[in-house]
Amino acid sequence: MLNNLIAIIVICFIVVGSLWGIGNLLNPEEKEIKQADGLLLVAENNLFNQTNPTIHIDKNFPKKLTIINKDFVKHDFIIDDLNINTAFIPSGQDYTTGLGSKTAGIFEYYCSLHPSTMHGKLIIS
Ligand SMILES: [Cu+2]
Repeated sequence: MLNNLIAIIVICFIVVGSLWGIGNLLNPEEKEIKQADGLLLVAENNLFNQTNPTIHIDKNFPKKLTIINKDFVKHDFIIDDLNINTAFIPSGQDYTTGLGSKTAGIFEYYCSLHPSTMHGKLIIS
């Protein structure tokens, strides 16, 4: 009887341990795919990602872009030539849009409320 109980406990540990291991194996892959899949711009201190980075995109691989507004004021994200306009994103909100073009080129992105500090380049090649 005691042996059965010990066997059941051991089996439980093995099953839980296996599931834990499988979960750990699967999760990092998912995170990597998400990062490779999309781009993230954080609007903070009237800047995009603190440095207004130049964004590079392959013209055959459009990307998902998420803009998160961590400022207390509203921002937007506009690329005139690609007809991208997120409209105003309130404080604490985010907006996801597609980013891509079949035509290669250099495009300017900016926030219409703070165009002097919030602007950068998108290079599609
Ligand atoms: Cu702004």
